[in-house]
Amino acid sequence: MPDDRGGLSLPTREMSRRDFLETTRAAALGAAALGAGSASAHSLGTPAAPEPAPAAAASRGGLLYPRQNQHRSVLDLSGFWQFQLDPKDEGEAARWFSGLPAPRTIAVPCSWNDLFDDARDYLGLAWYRTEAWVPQAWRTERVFLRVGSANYACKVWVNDSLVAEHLGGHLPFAADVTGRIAWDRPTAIAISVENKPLPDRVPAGPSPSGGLFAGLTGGYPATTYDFFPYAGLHRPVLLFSVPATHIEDVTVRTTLEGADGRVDVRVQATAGYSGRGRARLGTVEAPLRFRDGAAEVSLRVSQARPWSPGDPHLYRLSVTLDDGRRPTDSYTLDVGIRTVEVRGDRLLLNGQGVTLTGFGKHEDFPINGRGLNVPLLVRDHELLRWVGANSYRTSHYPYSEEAMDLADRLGVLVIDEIPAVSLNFRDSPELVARRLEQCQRALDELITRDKNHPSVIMWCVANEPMAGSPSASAAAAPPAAVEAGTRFFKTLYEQVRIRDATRPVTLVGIGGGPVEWLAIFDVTSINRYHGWYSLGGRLDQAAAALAQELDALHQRLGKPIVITEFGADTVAGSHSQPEEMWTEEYQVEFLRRYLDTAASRPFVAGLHVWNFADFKTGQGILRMAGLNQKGVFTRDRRPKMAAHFLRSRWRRE
Ligand code: BDP
Repeated sequence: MPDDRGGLSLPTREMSRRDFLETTRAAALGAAALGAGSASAHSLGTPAAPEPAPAAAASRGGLLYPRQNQHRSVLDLSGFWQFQLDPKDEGEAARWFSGLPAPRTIAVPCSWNDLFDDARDYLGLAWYRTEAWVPQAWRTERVFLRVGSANYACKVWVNDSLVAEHLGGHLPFAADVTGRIAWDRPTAIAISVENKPLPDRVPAGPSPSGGLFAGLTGGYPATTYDFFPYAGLHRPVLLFSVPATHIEDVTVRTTLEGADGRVDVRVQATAGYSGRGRARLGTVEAPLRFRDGAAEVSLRVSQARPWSPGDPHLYRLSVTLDDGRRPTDSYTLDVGIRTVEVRGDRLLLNGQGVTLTGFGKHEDFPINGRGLNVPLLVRDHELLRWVGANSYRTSHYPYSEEAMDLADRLGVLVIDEIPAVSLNFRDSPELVARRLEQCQRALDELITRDKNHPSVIMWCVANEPMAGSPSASAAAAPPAAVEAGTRFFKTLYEQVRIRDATRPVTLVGIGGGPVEWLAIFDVTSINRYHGWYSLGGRLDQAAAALAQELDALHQRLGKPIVITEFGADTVAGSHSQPEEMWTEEYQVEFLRRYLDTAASRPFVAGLHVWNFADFKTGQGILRMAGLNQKGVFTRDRRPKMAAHFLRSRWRRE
């Protein structure tokens, strides 16, 4: 979120978006509080209810992406489910997990908001229920139930027993349900999901100190962020079976040694397994010797083909457990041999400087909302290729496992972000502490899920955290809030480093945000809107402001800088000569200034335009027709002039 000062000094002082928002704040806060009906019972000022402790996943084995093979089976429960809203939170006491009193039919995966008129702005509790025959052949196996993403808080019952609870959307969780399956009848699965905008969540619901978009713009539903709070079962729900003794996790690290590649493989099998196994990568094979479930091996690939956007070569790794008589379990995954590092002010891929060209995106499309849309993934990657982009950021939450998989195959570089958007460190220490726990959990789950993807080149721990009220000037940021943020981000940085020392870590800074926070991270990422929220209509001044800020940040931090957001709302089909704000010509000229300013600064390691496509937001006076229109493609993926402009620049670079 922009402001007009930038972290450092800017030439012009004028009315920024923050100033503008400040003037509308009081009225908007009142409206939001009054307007809170049953659909958003927890709105502004509601004290934080304690969150249920999320049930530990019964086994990490449930988190490894389920794959069908000769030892493992997968039953995808996608399709029609029964569904019922529960605005009075009465379903659990009334045992709705055993049967819904008045169900209607919903699609899974999908957000519920665009499907039913009465559920469009509904963020409260809702119930899903289905039944599935589990194959008899699974009787001797361990059976897991896995939810790919439930936004936000979720509880799962299998045949009336509570088997899992999870907080936070966008990341998978699983429960070992072996003892809960019915073998002579269908197994009943009930899932409750709610997306109440509570202040102690991440992203936070509006809190007493406000939120970037909450109330300030009169936005509805009130959020602290600028995208629609889609809710529901967003990714597939799966049942899958594995042998009693099985592979629970595989961790791959790759390095290049001269022309050779080295692939270090760590395998975690069921605790106590002390047998043997093997790892095979292409034609290279090595034995595995397990001790209490764990084994490690290093595989050397001579004359390796490094994975890169130009040549996204994948090697197939298979890991097998073998008790000496026969294989008992195996798991296969694709591995790209590549390195990512920061050296001085450069970002290197396989030892060579790389400049990211691409976008911040969203998982967003009409009707399915944030629900997995596989054809759209393919189309988006086709358009990324067409426009000459080599990368994107998963703004502002982890994207689907299918998206990461496709990025591996197509050679797209991904900055992988947790849902920590608009953290506000002026909030109470208690709220901040609760959010830290949620961020730590999300980072842990994200790294567990995505650590083996060559496409993932960087972890991002937050987008636009703030040290003060978003409507106040940055100079007024209370030092205690800056310090609280510094402690928070050092904790997250250390956590990532311990889990994964092979990828840089970044934080995306807001204009005017504390430079101290950026300094903690390996890559300096900034969102800037000179020429839009400030200096609107004065693109040359905007470019000068950007240049000054980039140089000052580079001088102070000496690290590669990625401009992770810059963009202008643009109504497709709107034109002017000379260019004017909101027109396609203005968007082109805006982007041209940023690209030109960066081109003469080799320390700028990336330019991600905000946004790839127009996307849905709440309703409000800054978002015409409930859309953020900074896309270079429309929401239905038609190119604006800017897409052709970027293509002309990026395809020849
Ligand atoms: C940035 C946010 C992004 C918004 C964008 C905008 O990171 O989520 O959509 O501003 O205002 O501050 O378009």
